[in-house]
Amino acid sequence: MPLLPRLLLLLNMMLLTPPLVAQHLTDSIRLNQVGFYPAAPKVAVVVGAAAGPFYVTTPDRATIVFTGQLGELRTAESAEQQTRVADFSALTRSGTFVVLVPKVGYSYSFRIQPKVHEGVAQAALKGYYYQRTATPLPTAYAGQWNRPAGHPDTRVLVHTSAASAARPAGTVLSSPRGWYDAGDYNKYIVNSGITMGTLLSLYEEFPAYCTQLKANIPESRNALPDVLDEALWNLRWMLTMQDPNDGGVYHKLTNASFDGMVMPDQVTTPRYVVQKSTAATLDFAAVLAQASRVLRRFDRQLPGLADSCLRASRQAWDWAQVHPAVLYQQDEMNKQFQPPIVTGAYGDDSVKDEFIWAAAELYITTKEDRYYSAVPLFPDEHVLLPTWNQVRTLAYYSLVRNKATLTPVARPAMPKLEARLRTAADALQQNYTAQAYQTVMGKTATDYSWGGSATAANQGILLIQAYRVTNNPQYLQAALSNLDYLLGRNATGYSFLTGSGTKSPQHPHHRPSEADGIAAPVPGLLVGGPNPGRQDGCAYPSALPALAYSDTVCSYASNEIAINWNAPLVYLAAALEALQTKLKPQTK
Ligand code: 9MR
Ligand code: 9MR
Repeated sequence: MPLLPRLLLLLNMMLLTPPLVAQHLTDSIRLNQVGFYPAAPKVAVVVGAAAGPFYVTTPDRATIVFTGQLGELRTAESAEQQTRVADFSALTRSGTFVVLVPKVGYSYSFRIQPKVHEGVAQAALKGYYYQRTATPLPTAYAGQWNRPAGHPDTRVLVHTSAASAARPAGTVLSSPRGWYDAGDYNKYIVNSGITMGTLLSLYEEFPAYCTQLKANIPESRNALPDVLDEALWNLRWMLTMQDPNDGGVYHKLTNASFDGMVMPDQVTTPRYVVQKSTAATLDFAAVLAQASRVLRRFDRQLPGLADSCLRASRQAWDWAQVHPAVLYQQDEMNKQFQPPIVTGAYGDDSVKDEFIWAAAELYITTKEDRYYSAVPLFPDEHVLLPTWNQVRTLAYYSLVRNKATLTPVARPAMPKLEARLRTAADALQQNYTAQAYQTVMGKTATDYSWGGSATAANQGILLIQAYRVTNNPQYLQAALSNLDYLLGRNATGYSFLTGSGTKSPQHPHHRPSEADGIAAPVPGLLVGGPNPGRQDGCAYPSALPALAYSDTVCSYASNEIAINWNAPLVYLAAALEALQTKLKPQTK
């Protein structure tokens, strides 16, 4: 180094180092608390800072590894905050660092390294293991969160709403396994639908990555990838929810009302299967059709299972042809049947999208054109973000993913479909880098709602679909911005994944976490996040859309966890891990 710059550097260190070391930890510097890929964009967001320099330093603040200038003042309207971005994308060195802003403080520490989100993908997948019903969780897999088996569900009653000639009310059925839906202990077919579709799609899209993704579950040493072993735990339960007499599927397996905040093995209240519904039956048909083609690759390990899945799927589809509009309307049901059922309804007043999803999955698996033409698959040009009650786009993802195997009837529609996915991703991506938190999530205040964390993760999935169609890394970078959101770069400063990051939820609305006497919540569970609806009536620090988050057990509207929220996070983290070398800024 020439003399003058070297002297200046020395002077710089002499002048700055002591004040830097003296700074305090602050949570006004918001960033992905887990970390960054060496070649990918790296951004921290500073709340309420004046313009000036920022530094990336070692955690002891003794060594500066990067110096930058804070960006222009920005306003986060949904949080009424003013922010400046600290962009240190140019820092590619691996290590553990903090971001430091003079007079503001220094951030939680984070890593820059390859595979930096592998632990997040593993933890979020492992979250499902902790949700398993009907099996003990021994220390070898569950660590300090070990617990006895809960809810064997080997003696479940047919509710009066579900009575049929072959199965009158009170008939005892066995319907074990599956995952607890959320912070409650019930099992809902509709919500299993999108959850299973998302996990199976992850495997279908990234089989090689999934094969090496290990979550330390009892099946980790068998020939199946852990993500499929975990999905099988729920799939086997789903199969029991179909009435073999007619192919219809019960809407849910549930208590009459929510259990108290106790461990799962402490509950003995009766469990019921309630009425069959068209939505549940079609979601079941879609999942089982997809499972059939995915598990076909493991025919040797699981003899006959792929065939059973397809048979069950076809029967469910056939039931729905005869019963195209049996909606689940819990309040109406309770006027007629006893006992009243007041757990999660997952009621949906339109099943058009469920028909599309089931038809598409059955078509892709069987290659029978009659499924492709059974319902209009493209009623309009919209690509709606998937939710438990809007599953149309899951059909589109599967069609595009499997386009090379489709019959001539479907092929002409595929370029148009890909273009629509791209258009939808463009709308998400547009202008996000100018946002106060520089994330896709939160561009519109309506992104914040019950389960908004899943909105962020599902936006990420849509962006990854656009990447797969175009190979344009900007879509991946946009998807990464939402993973950054979930892991801490947001107006609350929380990483919304239990056990990941420095400041993460401590009091999720999750019965085992509350009742187990262990201080730390069960890890790997994604909380719903800010929700200005605040339907639980609990105390919130703010009513603003991006800040209406309450880390209290009371708050089921912002701090519950749910299987349909974890799945897109597993997908997002795993997909970005699989594609991490593609995250580089595009070279012109
Ligand atoms: O614990 C329940 C949670 O899983 C649901 O998402 C939520 C909304 O349906 O309801 C929770 O149960 C609450 C019930 O609705 C009202 N009484 C208090 C219950 C929470 O302890
Ligand atoms: O995720 C569901 C959300 O979209 C609904 O607005 C809310 C109220 O109906 O219910 C949520 O689902 C809950 C389910 O009803 C019961 N188990 C917990 C789920 C997550 O809060």
